[in-house]
Formats: sequence, structure tokens, C-alpha cells
Amino acid sequence: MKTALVTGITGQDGAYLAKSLLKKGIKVYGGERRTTTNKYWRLDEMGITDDIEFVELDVIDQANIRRAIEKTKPDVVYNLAAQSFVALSFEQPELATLIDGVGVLRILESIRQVNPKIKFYQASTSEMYGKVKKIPQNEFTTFNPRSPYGVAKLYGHHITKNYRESYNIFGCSGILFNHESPFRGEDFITRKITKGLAIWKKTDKPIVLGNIHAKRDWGHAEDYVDGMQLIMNYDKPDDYVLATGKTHTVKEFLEKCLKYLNIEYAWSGDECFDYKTNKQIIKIDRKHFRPAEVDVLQGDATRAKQILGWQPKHDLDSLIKDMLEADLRRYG
Ligand code: NDP
Ligand code: GDR
Repeated sequence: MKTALVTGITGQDGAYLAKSLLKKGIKVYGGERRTTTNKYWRLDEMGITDDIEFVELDVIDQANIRRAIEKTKPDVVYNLAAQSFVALSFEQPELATLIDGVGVLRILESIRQVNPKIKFYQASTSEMYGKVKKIPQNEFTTFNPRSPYGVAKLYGHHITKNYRESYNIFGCSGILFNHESPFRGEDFITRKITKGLAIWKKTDKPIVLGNIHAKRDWGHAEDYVDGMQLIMNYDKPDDYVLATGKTHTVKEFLEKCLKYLNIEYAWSGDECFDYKTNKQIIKIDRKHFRPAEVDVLQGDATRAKQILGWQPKHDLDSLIKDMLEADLRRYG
């Protein structure tokens, strides 16, 4: 594969994937939508902005998608574009459905019409398991989504499989569990904690959170973009789980961060204080609770390891170190 079109290029995974593809000599077209803010901060920090050729691409506009595919003539499309913040999908369920569900169909339909030989990667998610039917979850576990985001993504997942089966399109879904990095969006819990602690150390500003008892399977984004490419480079299209197999509560993640920073802490209910100074570290606010929560996720990536040879290089401690060091550099 010589040419890739990456939607969602300005996001966490888009940036890591672009970096990795460019390193392999692959021409990268980045699908972007027009915004007024600085959306290139990740690509700039990685030093790759000038190596990417950008194309206008909003996945809610069918004609726009088709033009982008005709113009770039990719060998593979990685569809990473999404309204990816689960909490927001409860506020904007229709938009989440259009971008995360119907958007997938629109890309597949354009591929079918323009050139059905173009390979297609869909960014599926562990959120599709929702209120889980089994622990750990693998490719055969029943889906049971708990948010408009999860429901829309499940449509994207099934329509990808349907185009594979109906039109022989090389369409694959990576069912990825949470993956984080120093380039994670600031609203997501891990980054909210690492950035929040870097700022907390200098100010009196506590971090305001919601349900700290939810459990997630957190990996490093760098490992997961490697997995995406293994999925697309395998000779047969299929769907694969990528996960660490380990699960931790938000509270445990926070405690690991505090230990890394040598901060002694004490809990009062779900609120957390500096043991020595009594300065508040964590405050709880109901506004961060979701109408329906995903309580626990833990993935089983045995198939990806055995068939594709996927082997993550990071663990949770090295992820935390990476994130905290970056945020201390930026804000500390
Ligand atoms: P981010 O939120 O960091 O990035 C999302 C990207 O999608 C941004 O580049 C954003 O562009 C773009 N986007 C949003 N709406 C549209 C639209 N209408 N048309 C075109 N582009 C759009 O997400 P991640 O990088 O973390 O995740 C990448 C993908 O993987 C997403 O699909 C996500 O749902 C999925 N996923 C992520 C996991 C994770 O833990 N990170 C786990 C499982 C799945 P802009 O800059 O303009 O907002
Ligand atoms: P998630 O990630 O919903 O799993 O989706 P997020 O980091 O937003 O939440 C993880 C858990 O933390 C709890 N939580 C809070 N979350 C946020 N964001 N902010 C808070 O203040 C807070 N307090 C507690 C949440 O309730 C939740 O249980 C991510 C996204 O990247 C999706 O796009 C992706 O598909 C999935 O991971 C896999």
C-alpha cells in the first residue's frame, strides 16, 4: 500500500497513525474539516504537519467524501473521524449518529462507487459492549451499547461487515479498547487527570470529576495504531479486538499518578486531599455522571496477538509516565 487517506487526521490516533505511515514511506492524505481553532497542535508537536497533504473531508457530506476519494485515489482509507466524546453524544445524539454511524456508510458507498478495491479500516470501539455480557470481551462477545455514541459505532461496525460480505470490499474493524497518550484530548479522563495534576501542583485548582469507580482497559495509542496497520496488511479482512487485558478504576489510575508524583493523599468519600497540606485534589460533580454508564471494560486481544502478531510495547505505568511528563513539561 502506497497511499493512505486518513479521516480524523487532527485527532490523537490520526496523528500517531500518520507519523507511523510516513515513517514507512506511505503518502498520507489527511481528511480535515474547516474549523477556527488550532487543530494542528498534535501534528505540529510531532513535527509532521508539512509532510501531510490535507483534503477537505467532512464525513457527514456524501459528495465531499466522494470527491476526496476521487482526488486522492488511496489504496486504503483509515476512518478515524468521529464525535468521539461519549458524554457529548448524550447531548448531541443525532450528530453523533450522523458522524459515527451514517458517516461510515457514506465512505463505504463512495468506495463501492469509485473503486471497490480500496481497503477500508473502521475505528470500532469497546463502547459497543456497553453493559457487558461477559468479562473479558472478545470478538464473539454480544454487544450491548449504553450511549448514542456506542449505538452509532455499532451501526458503523455492522455496515462495514455488511459491505465486506455483500460487495467483497476489504473492510475491517478494529474493536479498540481505550487508548491514551500525551496527545489524548483534554476532556477524556486520563488526560483530564494528568493535565489537571500538573496544574494542581502550581495552583489550588482541584480536578472536578464524575464516577471514579468505572473500570477501563487503558493502553497506549502508539501500540494501537501499529495494530490498525497489522489488521489492514493481513491477507484476509476481519475484525479484531485490541486491548491490554487489564482493567483499572479511574480511582486507581489517579492513585498511580499521585504515587508517580510522590504526593501523599487521603480520601474523604470520593474526594481526595493532599495528606500534608489538606489542599483538595479531587472534587466530585454530578454533572460529570452519564445518564447510562459503562461500568467495566476488559478486552481479550488473543486473536490479534495470535493471527497478526500484535504485541503492545507499553504498560499502564509507562503510559502514565509518558502522559505526566508531557503535561508537567507543558503546564508544570
Ligand atoms: P479524537 O477525538 O482525538 O479525534 C477525532 C477526529 O475526528 C478529529 O480529527 C476530528 O476533527 C474528526 N472529526 C470529528 N467530526 C468529523 C466530521 N464530521 N468529519 C470529519 N472529521 C471529523 O479521537 P481519537 O483519535 O481518540 O479516536 C480515533 C477514532 O477511534 C474515533 O473514531 C474514535 O471514536 C475511535 N476510538 C477511539 C478510542 C480511544 O480510546 N481513543 C477507542 C476506540 C475507538 P476536528 O479536529 O475537526 O474536531
Ligand atoms: P470513555 O472515555 O467514555 O471510556 O470513551 P472517558 O475518558 O471519557 O471516560 C472514562 C470513564 O471515566 C469516567 N469519568 C469521567 N470521564 C470524563 N471524560 N470526565 C470526567 O470528569 C469523568 N469522571 C469520571 C466516565 O464516566 C467513564 O466511565 C473513550 C473515548 O475515546 C471513545 O471514543 C472510545 O470509543 C472509548 O474510550 C473506548
